[in-house]
Amino acid sequence: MKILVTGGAGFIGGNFVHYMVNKYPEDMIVNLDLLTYAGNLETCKPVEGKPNYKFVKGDIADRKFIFDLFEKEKFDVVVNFAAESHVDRSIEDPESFVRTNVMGTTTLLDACNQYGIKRYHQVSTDEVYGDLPLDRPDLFFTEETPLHTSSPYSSSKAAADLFVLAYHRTYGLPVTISRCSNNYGPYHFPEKLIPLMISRALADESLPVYGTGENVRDWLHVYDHCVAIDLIIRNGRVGEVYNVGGHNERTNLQVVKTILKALDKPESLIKYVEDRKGHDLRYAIDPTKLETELGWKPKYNFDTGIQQTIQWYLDNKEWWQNILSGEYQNYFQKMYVDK
Ligand code: NAD
Ligand code: TDX
Repeated sequence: MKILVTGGAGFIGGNFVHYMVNKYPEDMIVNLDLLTYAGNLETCKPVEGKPNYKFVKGDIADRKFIFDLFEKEKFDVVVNFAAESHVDRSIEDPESFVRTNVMGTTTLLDACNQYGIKRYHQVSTDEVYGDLPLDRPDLFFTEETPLHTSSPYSSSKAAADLFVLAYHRTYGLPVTISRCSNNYGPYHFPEKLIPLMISRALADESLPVYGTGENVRDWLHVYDHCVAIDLIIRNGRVGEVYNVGGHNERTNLQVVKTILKALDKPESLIKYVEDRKGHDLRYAIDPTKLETELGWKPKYNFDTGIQQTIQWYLDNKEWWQNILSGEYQNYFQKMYVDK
């Protein structure tokens, strides 16, 4: 099979490319990425030079480029990770999220339709369901939970999901969608909670916790997300949505304190800052469909996975320190220093 993976120089796409290139030497993996601020070719280093791997730089929303690429490469499967992915950035600049997350997705769908692709998989998020109240631990998102988004980011992802499902219903395109909870693990860009807190704690800098720190996220190791997507593209039913999550709910404060403890840093580094606008309270996934239909079972629990992840950041300082010295500094200055 020839598989197009978009966004493979980012966090989850990068981990997925490593997983697929190593697991399926007989398949060809083409990694298409625009290399935005979040894309990093250093992330692709472990697979560079492998005979079943190729990198192409380009924009999923560039129609001519995408159609030329599909004409040339004759892909069997497309897995779309490429996105603007950070909620805080979407609050500052919603339009770039519409362009990549919505128009980029419809461009790929049109190309898949024209070139008769065998499977299009959309990597979506639990954020399309909105949030759950903090005082109802009995509630979980299922695939039937109505879409009810809070941020420009989640709205753009929900819009994309609806286009994906419409292309199935209207044109019969063989699509699947996965909606995963918060990922953590290697190669996570240091604007997101876990790598941000690790890198700042190591530098003895303050750790900006939004609001009360009581908001809850449901954490899944990126490896378990990759396994789920692989299962869905091979055995998932077309036209279906699969929730992905491992029942690892933690408050943000719990996560931050776990990181401080592992690094032997004081809790006095925690600094409560202005809350995120429209901040979702709690995410919690019910993954029963994926478990019962496709036999998916996560390998990691959060308590061991987070320790391994912290160790990865300690062992790979060069990877994230290069990022912190570049363009990200301007964004960071605006978000956390100028405020
Ligand atoms: P990321 O920001 O780390 O990576 C996104 C990648 O997409 C980058 O390499 C970037 O260069 C590339 N990209 C951006 N715009 C592009 C364009 N127009 N054309 C081609 N490439 C482009 O994001 P991530 O955290 O790895 O998320 C990947 C996908 O998974 C996203 O679709 C996101 O919505 C979804 N998701 C993320 C999480 C999470 O916890 N991070 C959870 C659930 C779902
Ligand atoms: O500095 C911070 N302080 C803080 O308290 C940052 C960056 C975040 N937070 C809070 C906000 C959230 O409640 O931590 C939580 C996690 O924040 P992010 O890492 O920004 O992730 P989140 O907003 O939950 O979204 C993530 O999971 C779902 C991904 O970025 C999305 O792409 C994915 O769809």
